[in-house]
Amino acid sequence: MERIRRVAVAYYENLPEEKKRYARFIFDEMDKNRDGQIDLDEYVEYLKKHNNTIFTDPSMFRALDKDGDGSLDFEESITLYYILQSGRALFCDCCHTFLADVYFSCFQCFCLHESASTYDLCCDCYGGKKFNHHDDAIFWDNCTLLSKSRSLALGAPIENRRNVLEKIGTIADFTGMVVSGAVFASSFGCSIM
Ligand SMILES: [Ca+2]
Ligand SMILES: [Ca+2]
Ligand SMILES: [Zn+2]
Ligand SMILES: [Zn+2]
Repeated sequence: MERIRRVAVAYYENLPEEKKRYARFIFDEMDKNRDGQIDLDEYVEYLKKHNNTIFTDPSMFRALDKDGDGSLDFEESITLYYILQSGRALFCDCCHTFLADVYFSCFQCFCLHESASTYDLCCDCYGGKKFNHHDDAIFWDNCTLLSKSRSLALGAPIENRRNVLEKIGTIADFTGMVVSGAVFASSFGCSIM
């Protein structure tokens, strides 16, 4: 989680004032009893209300609660804000743990099958071979996947490139390899946003 936390703080620091106020607004909305802290009940209630039930697992709350005091202060809530805003929440397709740091993705599902969703695994499930996936699957960790994908995108026909780039942008943003798609947009000479 530490990496996402750092990305979230950097992301937040670069937000325009209006968006920072919005982050504060969300925090206040979650903090029902106005004690300046979000406890597990407030957290679950807010997410259910906004149909984000994939996050309501207490393990996610514990991961966000950096100092482990059982509630989220504003700073800790920024990570959640970032994950919600970026829509980059990934969960292990085998054990459903939140993929906070390094994880493995099926290269074929990620890059080659246009419509299929990605297939991602936590290190435990991948290392312990606990998963069932198509036999010819090639797995890369998310950092390696990024550089492999770049070569693939550059080799792809122009009309497919945008699609590949969007997927790379998603994984890159999520893993904190870049904070905004602009880095990719400029290195590929086109806009992906
Ligand atoms: Ca509260
Ligand atoms: Ca805390
Ligand atoms: Zn897993
Ligand atoms: Zn696959």
